[in-house]
Amino acid sequence: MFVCLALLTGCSKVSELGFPQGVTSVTDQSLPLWQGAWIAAGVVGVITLVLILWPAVFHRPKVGAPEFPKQTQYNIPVEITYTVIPLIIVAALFYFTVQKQNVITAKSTTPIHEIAVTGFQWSWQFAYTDAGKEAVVTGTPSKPPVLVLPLGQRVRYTLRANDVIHGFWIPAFMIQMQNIPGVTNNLEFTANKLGEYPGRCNMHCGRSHSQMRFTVKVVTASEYEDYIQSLGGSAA
Ligand SMILES: [Cu+2]
Repeated sequence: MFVCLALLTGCSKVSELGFPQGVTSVTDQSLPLWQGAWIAAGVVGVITLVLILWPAVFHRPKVGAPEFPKQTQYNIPVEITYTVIPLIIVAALFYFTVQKQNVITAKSTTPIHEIAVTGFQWSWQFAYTDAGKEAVVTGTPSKPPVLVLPLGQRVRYTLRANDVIHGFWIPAFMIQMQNIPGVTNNLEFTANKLGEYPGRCNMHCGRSHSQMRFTVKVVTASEYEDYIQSLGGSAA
Protein backbone atom coordinates (compact mmCIF):
# COMPACT_ATOMS: atom_id res chain seq x y z
CA MET A 1 0.00 0.00 0.00
CA PHE A 2 2.75 2.40 1.06
CA VAL A 3 4.80 1.52 -2.02
CA CYS A 4 1.76 2.15 -4.24
CA LEU A 5 1.17 5.53 -2.61
CA ALA A 6 4.83 6.48 -2.91
CA LEU A 7 4.80 5.49 -6.59
CA LEU A 8 1.61 7.44 -7.24
CA THR A 9 3.03 10.52 -5.51
CA GLY A 10 6.19 10.15 -7.56
CA CYS A 11 4.16 9.86 -10.74
CA SER A 12 2.09 12.94 -9.98
CA LYS A 13 5.34 14.85 -9.28
CA VAL A 14 6.70 13.72 -12.65
CA SER A 15 3.47 14.61 -14.47
CA GLU A 16 3.53 18.10 -12.92
CA LEU A 17 6.90 18.70 -14.63
CA GLY A 18 8.20 21.08 -11.98
CA PHE A 19 4.97 22.92 -11.12
CA PRO A 20 2.74 21.61 -8.31
CA GLN A 21 -1.01 21.43 -8.90
CA GLY A 22 -3.67 23.60 -7.30
CA VAL A 23 -1.49 26.56 -6.26
CA THR A 24 -3.57 29.32 -7.89
CA SER A 25 -6.44 29.79 -10.32
CA VAL A 26 -3.73 30.62 -12.87
CA THR A 27 -1.81 27.37 -12.49
CA ASP A 28 -5.12 25.49 -12.92
CA GLN A 29 -5.08 26.88 -16.48
CA SER A 30 -1.35 27.03 -17.18
CA LEU A 31 -0.35 23.60 -15.90
CA PRO A 32 -2.24 21.58 -18.57
CA LEU A 33 -0.74 23.94 -21.20
CA TRP A 34 2.74 23.37 -19.75
CA GLN A 35 2.21 19.58 -19.72
CA GLY A 36 0.76 19.59 -23.25
CA ALA A 37 3.69 21.61 -24.58
CA TRP A 38 6.15 19.11 -23.06
CA ILE A 39 4.22 16.15 -24.56
CA ALA A 40 4.20 17.87 -27.99
CA ALA A 41 7.93 18.63 -27.66
CA GLY A 42 8.58 14.99 -26.68
CA VAL A 43 6.69 13.62 -29.70
CA VAL A 44 8.48 16.01 -32.09
CA GLY A 45 11.81 15.18 -30.42
CA VAL A 46 11.34 11.40 -30.78
CA ILE A 47 10.28 11.69 -34.46
CA THR A 48 13.27 13.97 -35.16
CA LEU A 49 15.66 11.58 -33.40
CA VAL A 50 14.35 8.62 -35.44
CA LEU A 51 14.70 10.64 -38.68
CA ILE A 52 18.33 11.43 -37.75
CA LEU A 53 19.29 7.92 -36.61
CA TRP A 54 17.45 6.01 -39.37
CA PRO A 55 19.74 7.05 -42.26
CA ALA A 56 22.82 6.94 -40.02
CA VAL A 57 22.10 3.29 -39.14
CA PHE A 58 20.35 1.88 -42.23
CA HIS A 59 21.85 3.97 -45.03
CA ARG A 60 25.54 3.77 -44.27
CA PRO A 61 27.81 3.76 -47.39
CA LYS A 62 28.39 0.25 -48.68
CA VAL A 63 31.87 -1.03 -49.36
CA GLY A 64 32.90 0.01 -52.87
CA ALA A 65 30.16 2.63 -53.16
CA PRO A 66 31.01 6.03 -54.68
CA GLU A 67 32.36 8.61 -52.22
CA PHE A 68 29.17 10.71 -52.32
CA PRO A 69 25.70 9.19 -52.52
CA LYS A 70 23.10 10.64 -54.88
CA GLN A 71 22.48 14.27 -53.89
CA THR A 72 18.83 15.37 -53.82
CA GLN A 73 18.09 19.08 -54.18
CA TYR A 74 15.00 21.21 -54.73
CA ASN A 75 12.62 18.41 -53.81
CA ILE A 76 9.43 20.47 -53.77
CA PRO A 77 7.16 17.98 -51.90
CA VAL A 78 9.79 17.56 -49.14
CA GLU A 79 10.33 21.32 -48.85
CA ILE A 80 6.58 21.96 -48.64
CA THR A 81 6.26 19.23 -45.98
CA TYR A 82 8.99 20.63 -43.74
CA THR A 83 7.52 24.11 -44.03
CA VAL A 84 3.93 23.08 -43.38
CA ILE A 85 4.61 20.78 -40.39
CA PRO A 86 6.27 23.52 -38.22
CA LEU A 87 3.48 25.92 -39.21
CA ILE A 88 0.90 23.40 -37.94
CA ILE A 89 2.89 22.96 -34.68
CA VAL A 90 3.12 26.74 -34.12
CA ALA A 91 -0.58 27.23 -34.96
CA ALA A 92 -1.60 24.50 -32.47
CA LEU A 93 0.59 25.99 -29.69
CA PHE A 94 -0.78 29.46 -30.50
CA TYR A 95 -4.39 28.27 -30.40
CA PHE A 96 -4.10 26.58 -27.00
CA THR A 97 -2.07 29.49 -25.57
CA VAL A 98 -4.65 32.10 -26.63
CA GLN A 99 -7.47 29.92 -25.29
CA LYS A 100 -5.84 29.69 -21.83
CA GLN A 101 -4.69 33.32 -21.89
CA ASN A 102 -8.26 34.49 -22.44
CA VAL A 103 -9.39 32.56 -19.36
CA ILE A 104 -6.43 33.77 -17.23
CA THR A 105 -6.85 37.46 -18.14
CA ALA A 106 -10.67 37.47 -17.87
CA LYS A 107 -11.94 39.92 -15.24
CA SER A 108 -14.74 39.10 -12.85
CA THR A 109 -17.41 41.69 -12.09
CA THR A 110 -16.89 41.36 -8.35
CA PRO A 111 -13.30 40.67 -7.26
CA ILE A 112 -13.17 40.30 -3.48
CA HIS A 113 -10.03 42.32 -2.87
CA GLU A 114 -8.02 44.94 -4.74
CA ILE A 115 -4.29 45.42 -4.43
CA ALA A 116 -2.31 48.07 -6.30
CA VAL A 117 1.19 46.86 -7.21
CA THR A 118 3.62 49.63 -8.08
CA GLY A 119 7.11 48.87 -9.33
CA PHE A 120 9.83 51.46 -8.87
CA GLN A 121 13.63 51.53 -8.99
CA TRP A 122 14.27 49.30 -7.05
CA SER A 123 11.52 47.70 -5.07
CA TRP A 124 7.75 47.29 -4.85
CA GLN A 125 4.82 48.99 -3.19
CA PHE A 126 1.70 47.01 -2.32
CA ALA A 127 -1.39 49.06 -1.50
CA TYR A 128 -4.42 47.16 -0.23
CA THR A 129 -6.77 49.66 -1.86
CA ASP A 130 -10.01 48.07 -0.66
CA ALA A 131 -8.79 48.32 2.94
CA GLY A 132 -8.26 52.06 3.23
CA LYS A 133 -5.49 54.53 2.56
CA GLU A 134 -3.29 53.35 5.40
CA ALA A 135 -2.80 49.80 4.23
CA VAL A 136 0.33 50.35 2.15
CA VAL A 137 3.60 48.43 2.27
CA THR A 138 6.69 49.84 0.57
CA GLY A 139 9.85 47.77 0.19
CA THR A 140 13.45 48.78 -0.25
CA PRO A 141 16.28 46.89 -1.97
CA SER A 142 17.68 45.89 1.43
CA LYS A 143 14.25 45.08 2.88
CA PRO A 144 12.10 43.41 0.21
CA PRO A 145 8.36 43.69 0.95
CA VAL A 146 5.89 40.89 1.65
CA LEU A 147 2.67 40.59 -0.33
CA VAL A 148 0.10 38.96 1.92
CA LEU A 149 -2.79 37.22 0.13
CA PRO A 150 -5.96 35.62 1.49
CA LEU A 151 -6.40 31.92 0.76
CA GLY A 152 -9.15 31.08 -1.72
CA GLN A 153 -10.27 34.68 -2.32
CA ARG A 154 -10.08 36.39 -5.67
CA VAL A 155 -7.83 39.45 -5.83
CA ARG A 156 -7.64 42.07 -8.58
CA TYR A 157 -4.16 43.55 -9.02
CA THR A 158 -3.65 46.96 -10.57
CA LEU A 159 -0.13 47.15 -11.96
CA ARG A 160 1.65 50.47 -12.43
CA ALA A 161 5.22 51.80 -12.58
CA ASN A 162 6.66 55.16 -11.57
CA ASP A 163 9.82 55.24 -13.67
CA VAL A 164 10.69 52.43 -16.08
CA ILE A 165 9.09 49.11 -17.07
CA HIS A 166 9.12 46.42 -14.39
CA GLY A 167 7.74 42.88 -14.45
CA PHE A 168 5.57 41.54 -11.61
CA TRP A 169 6.48 37.85 -11.56
CA ILE A 170 5.62 35.05 -9.14
CA PRO A 171 7.27 31.94 -10.67
CA ALA A 172 5.36 29.36 -8.59
CA PHE A 173 2.05 30.93 -9.65
CA MET A 174 3.00 30.70 -13.36
CA ILE A 175 2.09 34.34 -13.84
CA GLN A 176 3.82 37.56 -14.82
CA MET A 177 2.57 40.89 -16.07
CA GLN A 178 4.41 44.12 -16.79
CA ASN A 179 4.23 47.36 -14.81
CA ILE A 180 4.47 50.06 -17.49
CA PRO A 181 4.77 53.82 -16.81
CA GLY A 182 1.60 55.60 -17.97
CA VAL A 183 -0.29 52.33 -18.43
CA THR A 184 -2.54 50.55 -15.94
CA ASN A 185 -2.57 46.78 -16.25
CA ASN A 186 -5.01 44.51 -14.47
CA LEU A 187 -4.69 40.94 -13.38
CA GLU A 188 -6.92 38.71 -11.27
CA PHE A 189 -6.35 35.41 -9.59
CA THR A 190 -7.03 33.35 -6.48
CA ALA A 191 -4.24 31.85 -4.38
CA ASN A 192 -5.27 28.35 -3.33
CA LYS A 193 -2.37 27.01 -1.28
CA LEU A 194 -0.99 28.33 2.00
CA GLY A 195 2.73 29.09 2.01
CA GLU A 196 5.45 31.50 1.04
CA TYR A 197 6.53 32.00 -2.55
CA PRO A 198 9.36 34.12 -3.99
CA GLY A 199 8.47 36.98 -6.34
CA ARG A 200 10.76 38.93 -8.65
CA CYS A 201 10.98 41.65 -11.25
CA ASN A 202 11.61 40.02 -14.61
CA MET A 203 12.29 43.13 -16.71
CA HIS A 204 15.87 44.36 -16.66
CA CYS A 205 15.07 47.75 -15.15
CA GLY A 206 18.44 49.17 -14.10
CA ARG A 207 21.48 48.76 -11.88
CA SER A 208 19.72 47.14 -8.91
CA HIS A 209 17.17 45.13 -10.88
CA SER A 210 18.31 41.98 -9.08
CA GLN A 211 17.30 43.57 -5.74
CA MET A 212 13.64 43.80 -6.82
CA ARG A 213 12.58 40.76 -4.86
CA PHE A 214 9.46 40.25 -2.77
CA THR A 215 7.79 37.41 -0.92
CA VAL A 216 4.21 36.30 -1.44
CA LYS A 217 2.65 34.92 1.71
CA VAL A 218 -0.69 33.15 1.36
CA VAL A 219 -2.57 33.12 4.68
CA THR A 220 -6.07 32.19 5.86
CA ALA A 221 -8.87 34.76 5.51
CA SER A 222 -8.85 35.59 9.24
CA GLU A 223 -5.04 35.99 9.26
CA TYR A 224 -5.43 38.30 6.26
CA GLU A 225 -7.95 40.45 8.16
CA ASP A 226 -5.59 40.62 11.13
CA TYR A 227 -2.76 41.64 8.84
CA ILE A 228 -4.78 44.43 7.19
CA GLN A 229 -5.78 45.72 10.62
CA SER A 230 -2.14 45.65 11.74
CA LEU A 231 -1.41 47.97 8.79
CA GLY A 232 -4.10 50.35 9.98
CA GLY A 233 -6.73 49.44 7.38
CA SER A 234 -9.94 47.47 7.51
CA ALA A 235 -10.40 44.28 5.48
CA ALA A 236 -13.28 44.40 3.03
CU1 LIG B 1 12.26 46.10 -12.01
